[in-house]
Amino acid sequence: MKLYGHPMSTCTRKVLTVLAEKGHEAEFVLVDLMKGEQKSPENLARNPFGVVPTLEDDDFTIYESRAIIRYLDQRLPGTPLTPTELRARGRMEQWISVEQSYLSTPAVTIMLQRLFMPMRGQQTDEEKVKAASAEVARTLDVVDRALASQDYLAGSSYSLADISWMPYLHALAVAKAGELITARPHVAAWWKRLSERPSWVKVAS
Ligand SMILES: N[C@@H](CCC(=O)N[C@@H](CS)C(=O)NCC(=O)O)C(=O)O
Repeated sequence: MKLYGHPMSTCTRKVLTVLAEKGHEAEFVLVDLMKGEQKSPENLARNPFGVVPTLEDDDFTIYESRAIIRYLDQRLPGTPLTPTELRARGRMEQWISVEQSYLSTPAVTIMLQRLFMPMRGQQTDEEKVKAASAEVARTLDVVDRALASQDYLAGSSYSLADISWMPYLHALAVAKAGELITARPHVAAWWKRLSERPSWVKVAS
């Protein structure tokens, strides 16, 4: 298997976390986002949207991080990351959808504004950070209420839903927006549980 991605990319990190949870090594092929390699003809041939990640499994190529993690969970041996019980599986899908709809975009906006703009010698637009932080806060308020009565998003067991949220929580922490996590007790305890897992320690290092 080959994973085309970038180690700092949130979407690539979801895939790397699933591989680490399954104890499976894929060949990692760097697509250097800093050099714009995602728009190269080679990358566009495997991912027509000109982004990362993309997974190659023999003659099968798949892109879109959330599709890749579902594929890998079924494809690889190891602890299943999808609950078999119908309602728990429904919850897992609900929270993956919430991440995609209401978390990833504002969290990435904060990361781009606070980390990448200064790296490029440009100024952070604090108005954009403020608007994105309000969106993230609304989402985390909802998840904080859910986590008051369960340890993980799907219920009692860790699943693909937790994995899909982790890179964005990490992005908030490194973009000096960690108070969005620490101000919410159940989100803070959940993030501590998730970020101490050996899979995430490996991916984040
Ligand atoms: N929906 C896609 C989003 C992929 C995406 O936006 N990847 C980012 C890195 S996390 C990227 O390649 N950005 C470079 C660009 O947009 O040119 C997925 O989940 O895989």
